[in-house]
Amino acid sequence: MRTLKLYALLAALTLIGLSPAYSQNPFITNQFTADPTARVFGDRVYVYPSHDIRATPGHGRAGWFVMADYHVFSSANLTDWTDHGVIVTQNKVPWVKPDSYSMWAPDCVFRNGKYYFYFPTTPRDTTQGKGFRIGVAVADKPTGPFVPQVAPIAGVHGIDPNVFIDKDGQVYLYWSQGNIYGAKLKNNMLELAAEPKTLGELPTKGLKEGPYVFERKGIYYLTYPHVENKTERLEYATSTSPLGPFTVKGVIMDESPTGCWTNHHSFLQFKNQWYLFYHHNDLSPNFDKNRSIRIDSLSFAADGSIRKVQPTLRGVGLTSAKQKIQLDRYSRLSEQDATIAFLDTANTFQGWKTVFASGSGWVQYNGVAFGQQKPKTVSLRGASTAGAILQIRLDNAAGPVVAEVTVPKGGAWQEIKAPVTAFTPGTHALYVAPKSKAAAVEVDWVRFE
Ligand code: FUB
Repeated sequence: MRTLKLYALLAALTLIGLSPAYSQNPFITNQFTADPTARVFGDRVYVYPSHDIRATPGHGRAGWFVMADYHVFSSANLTDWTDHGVIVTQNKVPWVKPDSYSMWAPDCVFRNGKYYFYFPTTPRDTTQGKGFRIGVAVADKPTGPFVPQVAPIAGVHGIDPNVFIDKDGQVYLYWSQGNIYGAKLKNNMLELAAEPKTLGELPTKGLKEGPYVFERKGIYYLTYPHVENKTERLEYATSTSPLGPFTVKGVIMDESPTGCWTNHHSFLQFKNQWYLFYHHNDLSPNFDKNRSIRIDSLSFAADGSIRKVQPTLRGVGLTSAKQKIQLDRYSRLSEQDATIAFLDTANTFQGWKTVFASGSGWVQYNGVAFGQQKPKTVSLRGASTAGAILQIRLDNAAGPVVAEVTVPKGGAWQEIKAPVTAFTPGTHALYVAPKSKAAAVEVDWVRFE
């Protein structure tokens, strides 16, 4: 009965465009998302990504990016995400070529009491040149409704808009088209205030795009994806002023080892911690134009240089012990006898499972918040053909066993409950491994009650 009520609630929320999403990487798993721009508005973080979809006959170009609209997502803790639904859609913007499916990387900023959403796409009118233009839609709230302007920004041709508001109140628009460009915006946020400047001190070989500019301690950081070798990596340059001259400084994130061709990012400071938002094709490993957005923590060295970010599956934030803990978004995984696989390769939105081939495998998931009260039981969704016992420990391989869960033989997925035997209040890693050497077993998630 409770489960039915929960499903009814989820269905109702989804119908009105509000659906819960979850943490870890990728942190949005109900659809493909890319090019995340994260902003703090009030006490929440809002993420404005692109929305990749699959091409279908007559809708988008097969084998290429296909994007018809934008959603916005928000969170108060970077862990629980709400999908607020569609905010701008291609065929409701007067200047956009219908069914062009090219709603690429956007940005959104707050200024003069309004939210300004900047997005690049294909115009109907090509008399002023072919290629992408950049438009603006304006709203009173970060979740919309956004009202698109009737025409794109005059004098701007390109993709990947990014808006930076300096300490003195001057606003700058950056975008890319081969080079990266920057220009002052008028106070109305809708028009250039001066001729664009080519930010020419960046690498000349290999594509550059996706500028994201911010200021920290008097240093202006121009960050951008760049193809130094085969695929995009995230790099940065610094300056003492928003339009340069910039000096190239280094790499923020290396090329993806799995060959996802694009990366696209933004920086966010939230509650005294810096974060990097970026994307990878986690939910579509065989097609890198269906991407998913991720978050990892970021830090600066004393001289202001950016410490390289290693991408993780665990992502950021604490996971409540009362939530489904997706062990497959692990912090550490044994090199042998434990692997991660999709639950259903035909529907990757179902997520992943941890597969233990034998009792030598183990998985560790950091940052589980238990609080002070001892949970009574643990629930685990698991499957095992021959049957297996899983041991759940706190902290590491030598930590106390909090529960032993017997997954019955038969191979079907089952939710199994077991009593919690030992407990230490606070935040812990979970360390999960089969008890017996011969036990092959799969785990979807674990939850404490
Ligand atoms: O998402 C489409 C394009 O791919 C973006 O505009 C680029 O930055 C790259 O991520």
